[in-house]
Formats: sequence, C-alpha cells, structure tokens
Amino acid sequence: MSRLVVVSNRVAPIQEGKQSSGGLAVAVHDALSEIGGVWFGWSGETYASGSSKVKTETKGKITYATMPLARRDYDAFYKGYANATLWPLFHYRMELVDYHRRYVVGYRRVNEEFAGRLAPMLQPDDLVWVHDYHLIPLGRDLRMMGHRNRIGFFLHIPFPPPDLLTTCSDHAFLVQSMCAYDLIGFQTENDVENFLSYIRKVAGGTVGRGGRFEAYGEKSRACAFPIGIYPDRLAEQAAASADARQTKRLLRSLTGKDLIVGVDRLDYSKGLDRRFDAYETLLETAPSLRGHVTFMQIAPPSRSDVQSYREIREVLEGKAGHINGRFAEFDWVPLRYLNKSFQREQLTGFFRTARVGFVTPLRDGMNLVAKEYVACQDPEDPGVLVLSQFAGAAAELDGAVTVNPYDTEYVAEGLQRALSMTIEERRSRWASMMSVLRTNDLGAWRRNFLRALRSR
Ligand code: ADQ
Repeated sequence: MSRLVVVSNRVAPIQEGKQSSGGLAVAVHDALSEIGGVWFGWSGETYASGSSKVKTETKGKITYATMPLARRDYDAFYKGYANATLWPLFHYRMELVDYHRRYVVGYRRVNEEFAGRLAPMLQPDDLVWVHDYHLIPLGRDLRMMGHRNRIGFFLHIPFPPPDLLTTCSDHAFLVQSMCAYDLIGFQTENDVENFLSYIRKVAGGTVGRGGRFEAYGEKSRACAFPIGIYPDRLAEQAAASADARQTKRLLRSLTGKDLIVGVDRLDYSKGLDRRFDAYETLLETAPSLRGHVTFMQIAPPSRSDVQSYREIREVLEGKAGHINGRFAEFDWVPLRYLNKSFQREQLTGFFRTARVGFVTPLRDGMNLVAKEYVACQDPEDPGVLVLSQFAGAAAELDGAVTVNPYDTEYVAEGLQRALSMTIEERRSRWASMMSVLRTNDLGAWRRNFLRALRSR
C-alpha cells in the first residue's frame, strides 16, 4: 500500500497512553500508525532572522517533519490571513474580516515554502492529505512543482455561500486552488452545496453526480465527510472519571443543583456572548430555577494576539460579572466562568455530571464538544444536549434540542425544556444520538476519506 503523507498547520505527536489530543491529531495518528508515512507541518516555533530547516523524527511507522516560521510569516500567514481573514470569512462574519494585501502575500509565500520543503520527501505513489484553511493553496503549489500524486484536502471549518465568499477579493484564487485537489472534503452537505454553488454560479463550471465537477480546467470531486469521535472510548473514560476526585468535588459544590456545562475555545464563532444572554433570559423568565441551576462555562483563551479575540474576552468578562451581580445570592453563584483548560479526563467527568450540554456556536464546522458530551453520558440517566442549528453536528445529532443561537428567548426555552425532560425522553434521545456517533466514528471518517481519494 502507498504511504500516507499528512500536511496540517500544526503537527501534534501523540504521547502514548494520553488522551489529551483533539480529533484531528487522534485521527491522523491512527491513520499513519496503520498505513505508515509522514506528518508534515509547522513546529509551532518562530525565528527572527536567518533561514529554517526541516526537523525530522521517526517513531515507529511515522516520520514527523516540522519546520519553524519566520516571525514576519507568523504575522502575515498565521495571525493575519489564516486567523484574521479566512477564519471570520468562512464563519460568515464579514464584519470581523481584517484584510491586507501583505497577509495574502505571506499566506502564499508560506504555502509555497511548505510545498518546496515537502517536495523532496514525496514518493510518486504517496497519498497526500492536506488539512484545513491554513493550507488551501498547497496542493496547487505541489502540482506546479510537477507532482502528480493523489492529493486530497479536508476543510475542518464551514464553507460560506458564494455571496459571502465573494466579499473577499481573493475568492477566485481560493476556489481555484481547491480545484487542484483530487478530492475536497467538507464537514456537511451544506458546505458541499455552498462550494458547488460557487462552482456553478461564479466559476462557470459544471457539476455532475456524486459531487464531481469541472472548473478552471480541472476535474475534481467535493463530498461531505463529517468528522467524529470514538464514542465508546470516551464513554469508558467518563464512567471511570465519575469516581475521580475532581468530579466528586464538582458534584459536592453543586449541592443538588442542576449543572449546565459549556466547553469551548474562547472564540467569537462559539456564540458565548449570546449564550450568556440566553442564560440571563432563562433566569429572568423562569424565577423558579433561580438557586436550582448552575451554568459552568469553560473557555480558555485562544489566539489572544488577534484583536477580535481580545475584544470577545472583554465582552464576556463584563457579561459574566453582570449576570452574577444581578442574580447571585449569598449561597448561590449562577454562572461559573473559567478561563482555563482542563485535561480530557477531567472534562469527561464534568460532562457526565452535567444535566445539560450547552453548545450554541453561531457557526461551526462540526463541533466535537457536542459529540463528546453525548458520549460521556450515563446511559441510565443521560443529560440533554442543547445544540445550535448552525453547528455541523446538528445535521447528525437528531436527538438534541436544537436552537437558533441568535434568538435568546428561544434558546432559554430550549434550556427549560432540557431541564424538565422526562427520563424516558432523555434515554431515547441519547440512544438515537449514540448510535449515530458509533456509525460515523472517527475511524469511519478517515477511512471514508482515504477510500474516496484512492478510488478517484
Ligand atoms: P475547534 O474550533 O477547536 O475545531 P471543537 O470541534 O469543538 O472546535 O473542539 C476540538 C477539541 O478541543 C475537542 O476535542 C474539545 O474537547 C477540545 N476542547 C475545546 N475546548 C476545550 C477546553 N476549554 N478545554 C479542553 N479541551 C477543549 C475545529 C472546527 C470544528 C471541528 C474541529 C474538528 O472549528 O468545527 O469540529 O476542528 O474538525
């Protein structure tokens, strides 16, 4: 079998026996351990001047190849184009897009450099799998260097409709770059439709069956591959964590109150400001719940050197203070807002303790927290997932209480429904979601993608 070469912005070697890594890292690690190959990407380090070298390290069947970024590339490519331009644009947030020509120049430069450094490591029959919005032009750069390998691309975040995408001057460059891949994977059918709609309406291309299309002189295919988790592994961990010291401390601190839990990176796409508003509306409109419910939001800062991330942090601190100032009693704090991260084992215990999983992004590629919350529940006494209709996960998780995160009263009603649901209904909704999670697990995600790429 041909080798697998994975390219992603960050390379995350897995420490054996540790379960602290995210979905992408676990899936890539599993695939590479089985098939063997190379994982190439940024080392996470920057340098001020001089040149860089690719560092390689082989462990078992996997060779990790990483390189640092020049400081100016970090600013223009990572902080700039990837996280201040593409991230808001692809999450339908035009008002937050920060666009500068120097950003896109840096973005192209880093992609070309990555392609140039990866090229000598490639063997003609390697299967190449490129991940996410940081690396959209990489496949095309490899093609321009003469590589004819099968190259696939997976976008972890949403793909916006053409009317939104075209607000960015580089839209044609971005889509044309995507067309150089043999297979383009998206999280949901909705993202596929948005992409193919651009192909038809803006690129003037033609779309056939099964996501096959022709545009810009290229033939390719766009399909949905919803990323998953390993639900049974997580369920086992959650059951074990139920007896852990921290879970017990959390439980004791609740003194019988129902817990609502939210776990997110501190990111404006996660809808935390409106989530806090909805919780305030709940306390306002259902006074009987005051003193009987606690909302714990865990949100460690991310990308804190990007302006819009600093702003959302300030907004949330203000709202948290306001809610607690307005409703707290001497023996009850309605909102616990924690700006720190927790180990996966601790989170699984928290998820299992919570009566409600509160996941309300304004837009999200998939949202693995929603899936993890479901997997961690006690089958005999499961909690309820309150989920935004704009998370990719909503397309699969039919047992969730689905809400529109822009309508705070509607979200508050959803919370009330979740908090008062009968055990029979909770069990039946949970069982239906758990069965979907088992069918579309993380192994299925990468097997389906690689099978489609091989058979193109
Ligand atoms: P993210 O935006 O990071 O990922 P998400 O899928 O929810 O969003 O989380 C990824 C992982 O990080 C999960 O395993 C979660 O448990 C963990 N995590 C999140 N917040 C945490 C916290 N406060 N403490 C500890 N761990 C935390 C991007 C896309 C998503 C897509 C994933 C995978 O934005 O839409 O689901 O990639 O494709």
